[in-house]
Amino acid sequence: MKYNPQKIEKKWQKKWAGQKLAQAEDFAEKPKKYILVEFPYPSGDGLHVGHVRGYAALDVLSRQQRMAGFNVLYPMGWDAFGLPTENYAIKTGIHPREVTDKNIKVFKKQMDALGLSFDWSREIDTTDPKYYKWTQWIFLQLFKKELAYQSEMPINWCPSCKIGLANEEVISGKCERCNSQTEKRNIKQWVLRITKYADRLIDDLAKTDYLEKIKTQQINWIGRSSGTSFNFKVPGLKKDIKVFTTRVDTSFGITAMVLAPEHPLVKDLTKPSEKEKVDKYIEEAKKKSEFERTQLEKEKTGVMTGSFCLNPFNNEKVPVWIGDYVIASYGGGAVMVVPAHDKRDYAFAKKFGLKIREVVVKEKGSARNASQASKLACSHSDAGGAYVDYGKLVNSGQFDGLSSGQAIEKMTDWLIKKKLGQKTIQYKLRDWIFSRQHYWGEPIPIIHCQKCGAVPVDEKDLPVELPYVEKYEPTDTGESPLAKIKDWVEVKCPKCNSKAKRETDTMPNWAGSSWYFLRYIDPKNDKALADQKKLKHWLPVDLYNGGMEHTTLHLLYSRFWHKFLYDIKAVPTEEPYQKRYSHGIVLAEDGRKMSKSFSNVINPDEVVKSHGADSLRLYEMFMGPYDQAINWSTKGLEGCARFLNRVWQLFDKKEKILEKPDKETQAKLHQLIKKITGDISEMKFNTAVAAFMEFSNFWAEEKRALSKKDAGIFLTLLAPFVPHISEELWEKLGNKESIFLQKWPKSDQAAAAEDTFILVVQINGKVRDKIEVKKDISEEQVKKLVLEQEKIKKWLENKEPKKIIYIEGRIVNIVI
Ligand code: ANZ
Ligand code: ZN
Repeated sequence: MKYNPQKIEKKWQKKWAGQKLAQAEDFAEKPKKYILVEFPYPSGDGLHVGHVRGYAALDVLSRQQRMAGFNVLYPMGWDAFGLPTENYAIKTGIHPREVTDKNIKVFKKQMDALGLSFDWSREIDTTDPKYYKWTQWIFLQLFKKELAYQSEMPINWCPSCKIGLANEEVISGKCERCNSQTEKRNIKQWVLRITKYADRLIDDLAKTDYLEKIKTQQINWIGRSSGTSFNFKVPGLKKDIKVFTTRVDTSFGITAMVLAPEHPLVKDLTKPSEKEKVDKYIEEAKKKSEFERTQLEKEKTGVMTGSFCLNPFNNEKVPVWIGDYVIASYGGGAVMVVPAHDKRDYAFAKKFGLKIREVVVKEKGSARNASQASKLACSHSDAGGAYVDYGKLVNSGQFDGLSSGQAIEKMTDWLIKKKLGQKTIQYKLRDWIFSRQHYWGEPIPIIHCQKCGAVPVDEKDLPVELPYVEKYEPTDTGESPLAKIKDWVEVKCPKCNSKAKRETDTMPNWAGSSWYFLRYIDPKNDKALADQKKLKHWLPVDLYNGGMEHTTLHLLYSRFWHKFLYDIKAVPTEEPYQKRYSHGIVLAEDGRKMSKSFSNVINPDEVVKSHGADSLRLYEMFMGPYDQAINWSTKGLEGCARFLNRVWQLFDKKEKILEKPDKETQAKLHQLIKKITGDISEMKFNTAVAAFMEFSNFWAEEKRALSKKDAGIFLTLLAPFVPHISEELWEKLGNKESIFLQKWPKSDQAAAAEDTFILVVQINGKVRDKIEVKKDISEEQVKKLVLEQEKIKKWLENKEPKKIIYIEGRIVNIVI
């Protein structure tokens, strides 16, 4: 009998669908386990092998956990709003709804062909009005708590296409469509006050078991830093320049002030003689992204304003510059420049010939806290001429002789007493710009009334459905295409009944995915986003797996929404996910990203056709450590297919499954149980697969056999990885009930104990052979046995050994 994966895979997929093996049960007595994998964007490209890595891994875990007695929830759905579909619709004239439905069908078929055990009875689609009704409901709650507000915010604007662009559509400053330089334009947008949750989003990480690197990413993204903010007076001007610094101890070393090009005082400070240069500089800065501007390596640029401000500590006149390495939205949008002690300031001073005045010197054993020490240490190596470390103050008037730590306290106190400044905590995190000027998204459920302002749509009128239109092109005013649909836009104000207009911006792709895991718990509820009791039963998600690229923003956004929902008592837990894991991406065989333009994309459908779903699944588990990026290897895939073939053959041979099996193979099997169970729980899928291979090689050796029961145990272990072949062979063993209804095997300590060991044979200290021997072998027997080995005989070339030394239970060394 030949192993024919295509035939048996189809057969079992059909059978399983009828058996509902993957269905999770609300309020089951068994302990629950909620296993979540990021739902995909159903793009026109279909599933790729990178998706498969994540889904297959959690499928292994889900199947194994079900067998281990858990009530497992492993759901799947579609994150379907967003630009690619909209752009495709614009190009082809096919409605995004139609495109989405078609793509979902393809994805689902592909997933089914892989034998993934999703609970399809809980499938969700973020573009389904019954789903986004609740996305809109959450927005309304945010609005009512003043966590959603409108503000003038910059968007990327392409002056030649005359449209607003999403960040993804701007490629190094240029419009993705027409390649012309984009700029920033301020328009009124909806913004969510995520910054209000910044501290909790950091502090509550302690309540989770995320991978350390993922916690660090969250912390860095929020970027909390404590320092001092204080004001610099400008002679002749009523307004002060406010700065934020983590190093107030360096204040006597200030030799310039640099404002962000967008700083509101730029106009007032620019002297007529400098105006032309300043205007030109500001125009140039508009074209750069924040990322480009703040790169450390980047050459510093700037212009003089011609004005001066006063250093409050010594009343010195400080020249005011404009420089694009200063970010308008951070601190006060201005930096006190201390070239002697800051890298970027040093570079700036060197370029423009500013004074460099040293005010902190190295002090033996200077006190500083650990986090700052490490932060400074990494910037120290190439700090140019700047001494960035903490130390002892010099040239600092009354503060001379203090350590940096003491000086930060004393100098801040001095500022507070003079009412010039205060202690401040700054965050890198900005409020979340929540408006998109596009069609294919959730309409923001707000009505604008001339009298009443922004009025929330009545909850009973949700969902605000997307109107069906013919054209989805963005408008040339920068508004969303919805703005052109008169009879949808023009409504009555819910408060005063006068003429009013709907909000025409839609939500970003991040909205629907910020709470989707809640909806799986109760996908059809039309009274609430999910039933409280069910939420209590299932939350938190026990393990959440997804791509590296989503461990910053998506994770942060969904934690923010969850915390908010917790505050309004809509969910019972403070954190949504107990554990967060991420899998490495699958690169092409050539080490590049898989991309149509490189023609190096591996299509999972084709692999399923050529090698079978089980081989693909097994290979993706075997390809490398789960959390690391890895190149695709067709050889590796073929190796896995060969392995499954060998397993198939083993089950086909009568002499491999006997009434009376040998003890050693049984012992190896019990070791395998332990190994596989441990590896799955630690997400070490690659070493688990290696262990399977090793075991089957052993079992294939002459005279090795398993009992029928143990052969079944082997299949049970294998089943979560390669469900189809395992189920088929299980049936062939004469079993009637699905292998997935079997209990996960337990390793028997006694059976796992081996009565043999591997004896290493050396000649003159070099390893020449390894042989398996009984544990109770005597020294006499060892010496005799090794000389009988063919390999050893060859090495000895008939020479008489001078000495044979035996180290019990391990090594024998033949000296010649
Ligand atoms: C003077 C100084 C001297 C600074 C020194 C550092 C070292 P973190 O830790 O990231 O919060 N800064 C303040 N506002 C800025 C803005 N809008 N754009 C760019 N840089 C800004 O960094 C705080 C430091 O970043 C602040 O401390 C300030 O430079 C700079 F020896 O002030 B410091
Ligand atoms: Zn009104």
